[in-house]
Amino acid sequence: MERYYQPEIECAPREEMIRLQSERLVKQVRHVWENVPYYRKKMEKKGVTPDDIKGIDDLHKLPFLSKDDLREAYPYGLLGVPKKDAVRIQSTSGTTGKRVVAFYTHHDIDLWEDCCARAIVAAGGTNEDVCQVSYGYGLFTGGPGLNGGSHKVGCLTVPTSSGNTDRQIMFINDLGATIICCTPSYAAYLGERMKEMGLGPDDIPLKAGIFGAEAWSEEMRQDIQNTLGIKAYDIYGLTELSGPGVAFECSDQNGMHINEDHFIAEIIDPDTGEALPEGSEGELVFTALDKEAFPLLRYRTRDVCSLSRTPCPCGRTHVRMAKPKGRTDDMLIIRGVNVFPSQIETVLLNNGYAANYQIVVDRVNNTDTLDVQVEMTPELFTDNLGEIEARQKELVEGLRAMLGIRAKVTLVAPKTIARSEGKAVRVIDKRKI
Ligand code: DLL
Repeated sequence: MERYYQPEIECAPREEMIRLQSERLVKQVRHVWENVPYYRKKMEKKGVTPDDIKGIDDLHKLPFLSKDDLREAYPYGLLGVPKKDAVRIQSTSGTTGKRVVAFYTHHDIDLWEDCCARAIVAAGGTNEDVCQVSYGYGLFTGGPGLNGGSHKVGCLTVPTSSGNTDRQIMFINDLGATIICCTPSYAAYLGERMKEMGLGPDDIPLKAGIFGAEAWSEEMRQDIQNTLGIKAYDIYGLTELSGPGVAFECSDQNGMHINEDHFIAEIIDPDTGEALPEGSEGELVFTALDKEAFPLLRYRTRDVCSLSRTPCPCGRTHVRMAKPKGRTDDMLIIRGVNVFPSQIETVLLNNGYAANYQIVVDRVNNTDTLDVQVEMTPELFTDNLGEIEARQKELVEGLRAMLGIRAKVTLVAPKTIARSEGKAVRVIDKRKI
């Protein structure tokens, strides 16, 4: 049996998990109180001390931490150990403001890599596999996290990092890579490039992909699975909590199991901060239970999703999170209507397009405009203007049905929208520029 499939934890009865989480929470709150003055002040302000936290039922008493707190405390304000005990930093890309820097002790890296190893095993990985890690290495957590997980599982690890697509394909074929880890948008691009090289799904040794770091639709999963001839697994995580591996999909591909022995998940109403009942959609909040160097309690991720405890055929009992729709700060408000880029992606892929699109939002004469530029696929390519117009109209209708508002759709020639090697940037909001 694989060492990183741990049924005694991953399939533990709920009562046992609550007991473990409660025990760890009590200990962790004390660790934070004693070592992170920034959070201790927040607790004092709320009138809470470690004595008030006796188990997970008391979690709601603790104050939230937000991205703004992380920026305010930058760089060392939330470090939970003496600097000499921290051995690594990782950092977010900083697309939504100042960079966030997270710290790790040896123990934290070990725990993080365990989580990634579980994800690889859940995707069918064993020490027989060749695992190509095409997430970026460096400050971004994707490369280092999956690299560590792949080592733990014993896969032959190919640390290509991102970019240089033709070389990626050469390594996949020459070394017989069976698992690939990268962003879903890069997986789609790899598929596109392989097709151009005349490689069909049966010519490629890959059998599974572990894709995350950005929102992607179910339709995009189908597309990637068909072009690469693999099973595509979702993986979720964020730098602040370690990186990839906070949650991962099993072979059922129906939501990501959260590693509940290390993280407690809550769903809250983003406006009021109230906890929402199970199954409701809201903002995901995490409490890290056993991290030393960056021990965040009740961290607001801004990711929007729901949780489910319906039994999973795989036997794992850890709660599952639905695919995040996007972040509360990705959500566009267009003429008063909430729009997630992932909803637009669903319409495009359902109409036979690939995930090569750009969303441009602007404000003209005090009215928000939504312009969606969509690349024609080589199969759908035409220069017949009447046909182009008809197809554009079809997409405008599809988007109206999905979003309830009118968008302008422009079909553009194949290969005119830039491809991404990491997280795709789909939205240009000129209202903010
Ligand atoms: O993206 C960690 C990661 C690396 C996850 C590789 C999975 C694979 P950050 O750069 O800190 O960390 O960005 C975290 O990315 O809050 C989500 O908004 C988004 N995100 C991550 N995974 C998914 C996913 C990494 N599977 C932010 N689906 C998170 C949707 C995701 N969004």
